[in-house]
Formats: sequence, C-alpha cells, structure tokens
Amino acid sequence: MKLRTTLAALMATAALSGAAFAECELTLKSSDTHPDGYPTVAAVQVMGEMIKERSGGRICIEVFHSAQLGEEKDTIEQTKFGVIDMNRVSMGPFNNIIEETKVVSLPFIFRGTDHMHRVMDGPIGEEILAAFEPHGFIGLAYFDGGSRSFYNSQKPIDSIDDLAGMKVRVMQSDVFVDMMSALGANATPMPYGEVYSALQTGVIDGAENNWPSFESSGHYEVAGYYTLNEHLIVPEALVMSKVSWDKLTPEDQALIRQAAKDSVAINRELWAAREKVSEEKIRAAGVQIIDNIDKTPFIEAMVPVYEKHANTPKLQDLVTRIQATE
Ligand code: GTR
Repeated sequence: MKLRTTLAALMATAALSGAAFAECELTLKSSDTHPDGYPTVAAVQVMGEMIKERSGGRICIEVFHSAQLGEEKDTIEQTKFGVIDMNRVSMGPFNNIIEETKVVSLPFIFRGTDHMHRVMDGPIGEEILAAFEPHGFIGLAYFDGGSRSFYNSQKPIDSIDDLAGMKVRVMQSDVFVDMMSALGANATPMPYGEVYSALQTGVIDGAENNWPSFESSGHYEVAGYYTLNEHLIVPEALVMSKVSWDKLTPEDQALIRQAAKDSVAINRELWAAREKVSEEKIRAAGVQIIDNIDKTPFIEAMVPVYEKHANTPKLQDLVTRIQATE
C-alpha cells in the first residue's frame, strides 16, 4: 500500500474512532493482518487496556485489524518510518531485513510449541528481540503462531513427491522460497491478502499455514486438502517503531515493555482455544485432512536451506543453541 493511501486510511479510521480515544494523551496505532477476534488481535487489544489503566488513562492503543493499514511487508516499512507505531507480524517478512529472524523461521528448527516457548522465553528470545533495534524496531514480545502445514486445491499430498511442480504461495521471505525449491515445488511469494483469490483462480495450487489462519482467511473454502506435515513453527513478533519509541519517557517505555510481556500468556491461552475451534470448523466443512505423514524426508530435504541461511558463525551458533535447548 502506498504511503498516501495508508495515511488516508489512518485518518479515516481515526475520525471514526476519535471519540473512543479522545481522552488519551497518546494513541499508538497498531497493525495486524488478522480479523477482529483472532488471538493476536485480541492480545494486543488486552495489552492496550493494561497500558491505558497502568498509565492512568494517558496512553492508549488502537488496533487496526484485518490489514486495514496494509499487507505485512508494507506495514513493516511504515513501522520503520513511524507512520505505524506498533505492529504484530510474523517473523517471516522480517527475514530479509533482520538476519537473526531467519533462524527461528527455519523449517523444523523447533521440535514443537513447548520447545519454541522455552527458546523464545529465554536468553535466545531476548537476543533476537534486541536484534530488531539497529534496524529501526523495538522487539517487544512473541506470540504463538502454531504449526504451519501445506494445503492445496488439487490433491492429497502424502509425500514430497506429490509437491513436485506445484505452485505454492509462501510469505515474502527467501527462506521460504528456498524451502519450497528444496521440496521440488514452485514457490510463489505473495501477500497474505491475495492468497484467497489466487487459490480460487488457480494462480497458485496451494499455500501453507496454521489451523486458525487457514480457517479465518477462508482459504479452506477453496483448498480442500490439508496435510499436517508441520514444517514450520514461526513465532509471531510484536514490535514498535523506534521512531515512536524514542518519543516516550523511559518510564512509559518500561510500562509498554511490561504490558507486552504480560500479554503473552493471554495470547497463548486464546491461541490454544482458537486452534481447536478452527480445526473443528475445517473438519466439519469436509476438508480432507492427511495426518499420517512421514516427516523425515521433509526434514532431510532442508539441509541446503540450513546451509544457505544459517551461513555465518553467529547464525550457526544460534541454530546449535536452539537445537540444544531441552
Ligand atoms: C499467519 C501469520 C500472519 C501472516 C500469515 C501469512 O499465520 O499470523 O502474520 O504471516 O500467516 O502467511 O502471511
């Protein structure tokens, strides 16, 4: 989205919601691609309530959900420039900007959600949050993004061979483009908001995501096969613009940091509940679920992706430490 369009959207929404935020001295604008009610959107809204209360009503957060401020790659740019104050995005679209985020976007780097939590809640997570700052962002917290698996409109995918030559949408990150090539498919990097019609019109055969995104985006209506190969567990990032951050007092910065940390538990609870609801809805809709998949060939195929993207001693060390985390 162009800057002018974004500003127009911001002003229009601000006018509509002006009354709700009129009493706030400072209203921070926060972006999310997901619809209202999605666990990331709700967690930031709850965080906003905490911030409002703890600041004595001075600081508020207005969440612009449903990609009202644009697709993730564009909103990341606008966050860097301070047009958007806060952003909840996947780590994926940060991969080409902040190399440390590539490590936690590598396929099969986490053995499961518990492993991801132990890594991201500890020193490695803090190290990666700190890596955002030199690039113009303040890393605040990580939210859950479940496990991502392949879905498509064509046929059941039982093995890597079935992916050969398929056109599969990925997030705009070289890691995911190379992941698809290593699996023999044709990667189509594309903004999230374009995937539904691309599936419907056959521009792509498939995509990959977690249960709640597959459901809330409606992609399951146009892609009837879901293979639970769980190739990616990508943490969601909550970041602030350094431009906006630098205008705050150290006390208010600490208040926001704490509220962000406190919102993590809320997000995890909402996430676990939503995963179940989304899975039920997708199963009830008649999507064919392939869940007896042998993951080993998928894991083995990722060797070149690790070699290419964890290609410095610093990144290799991060991989080793993540794998060594119990
Ligand atoms: C979702 C994630 C979004 C976005 C989307 C995508 O799971 O929460 O931030 O990255 O996937 O595939 O683009």
